[in-house]
Amino acid sequence: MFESLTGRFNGVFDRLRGRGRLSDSDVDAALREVRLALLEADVNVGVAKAFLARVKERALSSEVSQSLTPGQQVVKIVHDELITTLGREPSRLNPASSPPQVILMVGLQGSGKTTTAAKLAHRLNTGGKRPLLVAADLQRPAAIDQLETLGQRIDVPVHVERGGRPARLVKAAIKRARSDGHDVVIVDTAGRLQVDAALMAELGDVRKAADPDEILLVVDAMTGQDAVNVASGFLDQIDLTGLVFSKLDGDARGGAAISAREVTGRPIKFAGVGEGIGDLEVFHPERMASRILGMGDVMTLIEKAEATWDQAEAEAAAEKMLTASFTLEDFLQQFQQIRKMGPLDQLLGMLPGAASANLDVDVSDKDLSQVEAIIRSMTPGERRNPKTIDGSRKRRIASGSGTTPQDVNRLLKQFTETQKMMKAFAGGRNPIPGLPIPGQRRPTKKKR
Ligand SMILES: Nc1nc2c(ncn2[C@@H]2O[C@H](COP(=O)(O)OP(=O)(O)OP(=O)(O)O)[C@@H](O)[C@H]2O)c(=O)[nH]1
Ligand SMILES: [Mg+2]
Repeated sequence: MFESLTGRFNGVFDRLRGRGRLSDSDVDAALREVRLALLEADVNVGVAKAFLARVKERALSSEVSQSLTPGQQVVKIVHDELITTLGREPSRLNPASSPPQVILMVGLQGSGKTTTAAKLAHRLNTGGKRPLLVAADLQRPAAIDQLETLGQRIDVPVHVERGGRPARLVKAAIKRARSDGHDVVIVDTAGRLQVDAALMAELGDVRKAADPDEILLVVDAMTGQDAVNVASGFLDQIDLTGLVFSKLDGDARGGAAISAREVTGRPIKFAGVGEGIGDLEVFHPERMASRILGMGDVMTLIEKAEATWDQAEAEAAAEKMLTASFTLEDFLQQFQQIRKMGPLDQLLGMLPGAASANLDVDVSDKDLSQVEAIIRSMTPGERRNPKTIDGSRKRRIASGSGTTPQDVNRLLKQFTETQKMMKAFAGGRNPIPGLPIPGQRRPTKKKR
């Protein structure tokens, strides 16, 4: 998802990472890259400009944290502005002003209205609601069949009338919903290739008849620059209460979502992530921003590190890590600090590197205490040079730590694996190089 934007941003921030200080020209250079990234992702020019102005203002103001590197600061600001642009909090469906709750799906031809209507019905149905789907796309008989088929598959009734006008049909459907005890009515409407007068007139009539609680514009995430025109066209002519992005599972470039959200000011409520009926997710601005930046929840990690870890110490650790001279002794020294940062599996899960390495991050605190005990039972020499730990030393360490020689063995093996992995991270991109990853478990490939 959002491949090209992610790739671009990674390029920019790789260059910033590890630098001591950012000058004004560094900020400008970084923002030029960000601008290109946005434009390449088909973010509307005006939207990109406004976005960059906000980032720059914040980057040059003094609100930045002292304990982050300048690169991290810019990452943090871009990330934060992206969240703001995408809408900060996840947005729920508006409740019914008077039951039933009526939801209109609108959008261009092929954007995913019919599919999304069915997905949403399924979602609400499994959530305990009693939805009624309404086939108000009377342009093509096939459109009605499509919705009927989907309705059968998810066991949600579909209101169908062949012939007649969409507005009348919708009125009848709402009446039926009331008498049949449906609490939600989801109306599928016709699409056109462009925002045109005939479509808008028809939708205007439907809107009047339906008096909807939600008018959701379904936008194909692959829509490029045109997303702005489409979204503002619908907003001006029939009004919107929210946006849904479909086909986010494809190689869509994030631009459409960013642009449409910015120009309409309407929340993105759902994301379509596949053709399957279950492939509809509540849209999370924060997650999306992180995905766009390709950093997992790296910001959270930065914040935690900031709170608990002295920068100089972290840098020293990073240095060791990168030169792979990291020993069990360092590991032990950092142990307490790492643990202060929170449950380990959570921390590891936040590392994009760990995610892409398919690491099994299921590490319990009990495991960690055992690791700590074992290392504490080693002599400093053994910690620095684990190769000297032979059979009899292993037995001694085991009895000293209340474990078995097998436990000691496993730890040593895992430590070697971890060292190897750290080297691999160092070769690739480890955003928080100071964070060691104690491998209580072997890095395992997750089963697919
Ligand atoms: N991969 C993927 N395909 C989707 C998604 N949403 C819709 N589609 C596909 O997009 C195509 C068009 O979807 P429809 O729901 O028929 O679009 P529509 O807006 O109702 O189209 P018209 O009624 O012709 O205006 C279908 O093949 C869907 O399976 C999605 O989130 N991911
Ligand atoms: Mg349709």
